[in-house]
Amino acid sequence: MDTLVPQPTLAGQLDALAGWRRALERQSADLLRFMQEHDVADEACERQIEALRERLDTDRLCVAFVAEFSRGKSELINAIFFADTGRRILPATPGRTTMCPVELGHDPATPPVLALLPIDTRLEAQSLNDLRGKADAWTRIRLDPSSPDRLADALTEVMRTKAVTVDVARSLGFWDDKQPEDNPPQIAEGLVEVPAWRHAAINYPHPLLKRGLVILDTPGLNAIGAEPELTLSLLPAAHAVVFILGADTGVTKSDLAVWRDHLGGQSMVRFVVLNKIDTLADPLLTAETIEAQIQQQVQSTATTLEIEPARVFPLSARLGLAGRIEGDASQLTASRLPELEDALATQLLPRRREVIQALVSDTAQAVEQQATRRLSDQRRQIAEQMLELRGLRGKSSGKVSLMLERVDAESREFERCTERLMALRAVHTKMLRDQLLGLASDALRDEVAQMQDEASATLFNLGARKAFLALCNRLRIRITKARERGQEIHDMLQASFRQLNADYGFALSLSRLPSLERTDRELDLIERSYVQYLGLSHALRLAEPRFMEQFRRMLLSKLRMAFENASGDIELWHKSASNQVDSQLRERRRAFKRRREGLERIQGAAGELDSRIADLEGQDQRLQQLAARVREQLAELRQAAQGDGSDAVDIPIPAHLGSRSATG
Ligand SMILES: Nc1nc2c(ncn2[C@@H]2O[C@H](COP(=O)(O)OP(=O)(O)OP(=O)(O)O)[C@@H](O)[C@H]2O)c(=O)[nH]1
Ligand SMILES: [Mg+2]
Repeated sequence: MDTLVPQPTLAGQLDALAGWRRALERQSADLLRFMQEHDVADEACERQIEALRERLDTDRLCVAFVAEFSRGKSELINAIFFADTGRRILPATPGRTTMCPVELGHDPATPPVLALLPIDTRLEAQSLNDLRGKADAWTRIRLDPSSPDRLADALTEVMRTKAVTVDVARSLGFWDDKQPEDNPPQIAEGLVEVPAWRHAAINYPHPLLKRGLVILDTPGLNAIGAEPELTLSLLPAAHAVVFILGADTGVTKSDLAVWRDHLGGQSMVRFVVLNKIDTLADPLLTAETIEAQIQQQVQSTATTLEIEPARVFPLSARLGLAGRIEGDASQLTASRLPELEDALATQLLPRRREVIQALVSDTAQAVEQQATRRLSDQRRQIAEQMLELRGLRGKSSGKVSLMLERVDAESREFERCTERLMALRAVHTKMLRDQLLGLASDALRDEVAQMQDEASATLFNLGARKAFLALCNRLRIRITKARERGQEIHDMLQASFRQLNADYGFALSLSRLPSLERTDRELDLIERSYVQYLGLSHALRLAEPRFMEQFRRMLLSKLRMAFENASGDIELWHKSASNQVDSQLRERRRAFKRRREGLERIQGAAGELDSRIADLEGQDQRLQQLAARVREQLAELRQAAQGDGSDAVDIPIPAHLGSRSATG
């Protein structure tokens, strides 16, 4: 590695990314305002820019920490993200500590709070996503950002357990007579300890969280297995996963099970941490021997997990945390934590950037197309008027009267198009309705119900997978059908537009049909994570009606989201097509009116003709300038999307997060 080139830090990179996104968001807002002020944007165009702004504003980067219990997930999160508070924030103790998934993020719209979802909500068969919007389902603890001690105190809640009978534990999904080795330990009088909370969400104004980072801390294996939500919903949504092993234990059987069951075959970026290298220290061995041991462990871990050795990071979260809290740079270096942080920064963020770049460039292209079409249509009409008026130079007022009659006749002739447009609209609306019906939420519900019937007709764990795969195939057919229908509508509209353009002088043209690729991808992702989940032994728990219902709801809500996006894209395309018709109709009527008024004025006063022509020339110039300005703004937006936003930093970074030194 070239030591002269400063390596970007995670905080610095995230900062640049957030600043860049904010700058893009501001630029798109300016663009929208400009287009609205000058009447360049039609409704579909406005919606597209709004959608881009929304995405830029809410884009999050989610990193999940996953491992068997006690490997040091929480300690690592403390070392990377919370050392600036001067203490351990997330509880990290020997034995099982974190009892429920803990999501850390920041939403400026709500005050700092720890929201806890009681474990009993599992019995209600509602998915986590259903419950997110229901404020009264959660217990809230206000957080005080100025006091790290009180924050750490509040967070001990994630360790809370409660004693329940074996029956209750079974109904909550924590007890399985067939797999006793995974059951929680019995405490007094037939009681067992289960987590008190199902999910914890922390809203906290930490500098990195403010920049759009979301961290997911997870409980150890047992609880991962018990909570289908983690495997099916939370982990697939993460952009990267840090999988943690202990250098003291190596890759154990249960580590391997977590890796294979929950992380294998997923599409997110994976980092493997070999934690606790400090435990390898031995006064009887030389530093070289210990280093050789570490390298040997890295190699064998990479081989076992079937990943490149470069993706395995030997480190000590404990030394990293202590080094930072104590301001001891040599301890921090010895912890090797900065190597992981650099890898997170350099490998993760560029991917996020690419996604946003593609989004900006797609939107810019669509906006440019629409704006250009609208403006050139207006220019064409002005050119026609000018031609007409120039022809009047030196002509008598009788000639002007004749022209007025001609305008009226043309206008009457033109109005005949409205009937055809109405008929076209009726056909279009009906075809669109048909197209969307196949993607509607009722259709999805029926499909999922069919899957359930098929699954329950056989032994659950054998039938479920097959029935689920069949469901995915049927859904893919629905998407294909929607695409085919879309093409039919496109062809129908194109033929009608061509005819209307020829008969009435419109300039109607169609944009590219939405590809629905995003829906394909989302469906693939849902399929992958569910198939993986159904392959697990504890998926048997789903045979319980309550879990089946939870599973069904979760699946349905995921599918709905994917299909709603598809319907949204399709509707936007249609809207843009019919808006075009409306706006060109309006424009043409306005043009007839203007022509008429112009001629009337010329008839009244001799000098009017020249000033009218000058007026039109002025209008044309203005339109040309507008078109140039829109192109310029779009070019600026595209260029900004290619840049790195390094000049747009405005949130202060705590010293240690901004540089590699322990003391900052
Ligand atoms: N020696 C040493 N101990 C560590 C290191 N990292 C974590 N530990 C200790 O290992 C124990 C478990 O750490 P946690 O962070 O609670 O582990 P976890 O993976 O979050 O465990 P659960 O929350 O139970 O799933 C704690 O006592 C930590 O102090 C390390 O780098 N070196
Ligand atoms: Mg933990």
